[in-house]
Amino acid sequence: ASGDRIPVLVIGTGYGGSVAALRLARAGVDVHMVEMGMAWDTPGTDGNIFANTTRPDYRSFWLRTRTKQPICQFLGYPLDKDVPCYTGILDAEEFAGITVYQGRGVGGGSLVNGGMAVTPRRENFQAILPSVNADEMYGLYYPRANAGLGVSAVDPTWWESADCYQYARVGRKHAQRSGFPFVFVPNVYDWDYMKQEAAGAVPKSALAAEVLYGNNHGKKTLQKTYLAQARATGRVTISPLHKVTTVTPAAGGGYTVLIDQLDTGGGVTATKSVTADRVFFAAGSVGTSKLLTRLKATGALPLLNGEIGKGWGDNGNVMCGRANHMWDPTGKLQSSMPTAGIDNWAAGGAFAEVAPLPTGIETYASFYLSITKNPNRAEFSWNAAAGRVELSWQTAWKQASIDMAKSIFDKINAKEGTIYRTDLFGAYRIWGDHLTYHPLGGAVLNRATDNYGRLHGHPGLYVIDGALIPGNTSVNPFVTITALAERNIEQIIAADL
Ligand code: FAE
Repeated sequence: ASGDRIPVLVIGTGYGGSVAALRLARAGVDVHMVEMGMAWDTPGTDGNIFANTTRPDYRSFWLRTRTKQPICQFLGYPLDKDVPCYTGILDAEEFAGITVYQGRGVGGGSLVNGGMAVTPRRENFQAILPSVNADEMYGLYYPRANAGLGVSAVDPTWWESADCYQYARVGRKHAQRSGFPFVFVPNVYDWDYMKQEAAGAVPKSALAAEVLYGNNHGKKTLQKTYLAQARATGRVTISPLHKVTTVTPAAGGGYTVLIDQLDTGGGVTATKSVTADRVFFAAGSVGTSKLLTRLKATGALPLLNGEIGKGWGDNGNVMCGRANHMWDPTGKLQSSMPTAGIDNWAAGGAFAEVAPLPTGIETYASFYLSITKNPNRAEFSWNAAAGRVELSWQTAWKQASIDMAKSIFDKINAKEGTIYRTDLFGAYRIWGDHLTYHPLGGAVLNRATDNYGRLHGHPGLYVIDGALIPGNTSVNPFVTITALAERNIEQIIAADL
């Protein structure tokens, strides 16, 4: 309630926030979590909590009147359509040079993501975060994160014959014929549930193309893992549809936090004020960076250092499709949960997910989301005149990512005698270079914070999400975000509480 004094406030309920809440609660600390998105625990008008990827509706987008689907057209037909303005699950947040997709709701990105749970190669982790002890990460915190998230590998025997992974087997064949290492990647999806979906024994989710706007079954989101355990302690409360706007030092110590309560149209119905001894910024790379950049520039948190807002990258995300020959169908039925990647990181700077294109018809298309070693880093800054935070990313910076992805797909196309699809991202466009799913950085570890996420200048303020990671993880990021949060919170609980 407004006016309360609490020991810990966590801003955001994604990976970093969920780890912080569970570990603090288990250490005996009462935690209040504030989440701008909805709870996603109540069925909508069709009886399902979440909308299908192929049929976006009012639940699908965060406060937009028209959808902005990552694949915006197909075979020449535009796919976007008008929807009612609603506090939906996927935010397509537009900056000048890039659209950043993010999950909104209790569970953050875990609600909308592909569940790919990848631990990076150790040498890549060390190059990205050299101040972190890799022995501890690989001996303790990565295993802890994987266990907490419920990560497991697909049954390889089942995978070899499952109709829904035909597209992935075609991806393997093409990768291997061009000499690229093909790797299985673990996932948080419940594989037994998926087998039952394939057998027709349970309601379908991954096999009904659910992913971008939520999975009604089968995916172990944070709601089912870390947040369920956090709630079970009895020490964690969560306020959905509450958005933190200001954090500033309080007169008697601690921090005063101002919070807007939202209705499902995005209107502010109340503004609340609480005082917290400690505040954890876990609003995601963009959410945390936007808050800290504005609070520093406007004088609410004047002692933050000059690293705030810096070191932001897109994890080198770039998408493309390839048109296969008629003898290489990728399948009418495609599981929305990817299981495989092509690893050309060391030689070409690219790790490509073999991604589904679950349209329900045979497309003869192979689809890929590449994670590349894009060297460009952008900065957030406060535009006082416009009253908003801007990001200096430029679309042209994606050329480095395109070149790295081409190190894989030009070779495969040459070998197979195939071409790129040009109908997925607009008319005659090969590359999906306008977006990222993997925002990282903006309050980088050991720069904006100390080596455990304590913000410089204001004791009791912490960053514990993807903002800590300097723009790239070499693979999909959420396992690394979770493992780093596990490492940092253990130190913070031992030393600060
Ligand atoms: P995040 O999960 O974004 O949580 C931040 C939370 O804070 C959100 O719930 C926000 O609504 C909330 N918030 C923000 N601002 C405020 C505020 N002012 N007040 C209150 N609440 C606020 O952060 N990663 C993988 O590893 N594997 C995948 O397969 C994968 N697929 C993806 C697919 C899609 C479509 C997308 C969008 C992302 C995908 N990702 C994937 C990325 C992954 O979900 C992302 O890196 C993490 O969710 C980031 O975790 P954080 O804890 O940093």
